[in-house]
Amino acid sequence: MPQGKDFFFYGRRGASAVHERCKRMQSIQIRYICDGEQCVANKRDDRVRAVCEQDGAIASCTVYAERTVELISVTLASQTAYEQDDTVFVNGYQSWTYSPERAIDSVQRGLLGLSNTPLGRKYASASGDYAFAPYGRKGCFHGYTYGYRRRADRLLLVGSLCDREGFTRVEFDTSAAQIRLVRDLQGKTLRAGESTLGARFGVYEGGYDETFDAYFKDLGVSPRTDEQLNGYTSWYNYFGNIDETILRRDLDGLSGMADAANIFQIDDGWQSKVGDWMVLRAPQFRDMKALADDVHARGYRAGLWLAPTLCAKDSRIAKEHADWLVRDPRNGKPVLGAIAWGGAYVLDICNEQARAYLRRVFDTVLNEWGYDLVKLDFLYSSCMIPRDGKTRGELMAMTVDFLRACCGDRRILGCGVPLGSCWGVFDYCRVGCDVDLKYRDVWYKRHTNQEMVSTPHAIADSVFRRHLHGRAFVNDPDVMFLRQDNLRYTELQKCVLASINAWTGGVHFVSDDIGAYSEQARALLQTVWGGQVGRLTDARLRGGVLQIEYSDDNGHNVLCLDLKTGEICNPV
Ligand code: 9PG
Repeated sequence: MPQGKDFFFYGRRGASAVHERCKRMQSIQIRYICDGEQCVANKRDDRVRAVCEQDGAIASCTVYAERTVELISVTLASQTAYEQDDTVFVNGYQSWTYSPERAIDSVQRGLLGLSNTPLGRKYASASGDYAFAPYGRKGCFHGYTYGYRRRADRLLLVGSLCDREGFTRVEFDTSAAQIRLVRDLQGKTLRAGESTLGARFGVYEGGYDETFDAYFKDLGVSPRTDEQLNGYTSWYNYFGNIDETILRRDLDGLSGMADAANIFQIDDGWQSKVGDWMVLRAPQFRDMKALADDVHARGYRAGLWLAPTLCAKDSRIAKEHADWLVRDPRNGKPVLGAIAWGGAYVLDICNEQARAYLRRVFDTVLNEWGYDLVKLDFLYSSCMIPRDGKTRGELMAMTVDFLRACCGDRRILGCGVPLGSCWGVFDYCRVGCDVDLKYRDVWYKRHTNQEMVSTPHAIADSVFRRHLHGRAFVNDPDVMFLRQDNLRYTELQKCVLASINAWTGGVHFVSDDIGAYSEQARALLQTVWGGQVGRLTDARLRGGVLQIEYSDDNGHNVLCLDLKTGEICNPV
């Protein structure tokens, strides 16, 4: 294997195509704290040094310490030229984070308007990377784990191979003409003589599918299942206000589509409090096992929603086990992991008692009640604060591995989770934000964060993260809506959402009472569930117009959608 501190970064040797592409990787910066002082080393100083090597298409960098240091980050920067028509894709921090392909003269927004005030930051920053990543630099785009620059039909994909040990922020900076990899090592302390991986990544050039195939081959990740889920989730009609009567009615409705459906998933609202999973919300819920039994009697898998790393502020768990909560090291107060349910704290996955509690919860849900699939939500909360000698990436990987161990071979649908931590571990995963009951975003959406509920965003997320489907897990694009009531979509908007979900993912849920469907809605659902929908072959987003190319029985087609309004329009 070729080795040497300068090999990869200055390209003295080797002639492989990848090596040529990487040879301009020009600078390495190590940020760290030593004796209470923040320091930056350019490649090395008398306390830390970075040593880089390359093995074929894969490059890595190891950081060695000569003194005890608290690492912050390692940044690798490479010069690269951008052209006017280039676009970039950066994979947003977690499932819900807006992740479109972007024009290079656009601005990546962070916390917007009202959110970007001290009070707003306190609440809105829970779901994203706002507390530890830079925003608002024009022409600079960042995401996590992987990203690509696209020129016509060719991608230059940069993908980290070690994000389970620490997240890698991938930055495309057009003003500095750079691609940067910033490895987040906050939480990691090295003593004299110790070392850690500073980065490990591949650079891939070629067509869309070709580059993603190569990346996932190097990752060694393959999906656990290819089974499509067709069915029902209870969230997107009554939200938390469900009860056994509504669920049994909707289960009856689903049974009218008996052969095509395979799952009935109960979402948030069954538990007394988030965190108090073994106490049901009474009187709406009396018997979770009986519900699962009814679902099974119809021949479907039973699914149940939990947010295992959270507990509502007013939950028993939060009150009785204050020592299980993740605390802000600056003030000792419990960290807010979500603003829903009046605010929720984070259970510390490093705490052995908290882990034992969660094992009991999953044993009850899976073995006593008999659920076949769990939708595990708000998981990003587990890694908000680096702690216990672990980076955010390590905490997230440890969390998903723990959850997998709790669930054995049962199906897991991940949600609100950094994607690079859970591919190959979860069977299904949400790849976008929540869809809304009206197609068009309401005005205040312009004032929140990048994880907000938004149908236009969800559509773009499904389209531009389609490469994960069948490589990382089965993509969940979130629900489609085919019902008439409690909804503000035109028939066309419903059809567009259903088509995009069908083209890009494999979790095809509705939250509707299918029993009340029109013939037309029933037929559309049958088409999506039957998988007779064609294939998306290319997509572009320019000036707010989403141009999608797809092939189906009628040949090759182009759809131009004004993303904001959900109306069909002319190409730009
Ligand atoms: C259940 C829901 C559904 C949905 C998930 C997730 O307040 N918030 O910031 C907030 C964000 C996301 C969210 C709910 C609330 O949605 O994506 O499918 O399961 O939780 O609570």
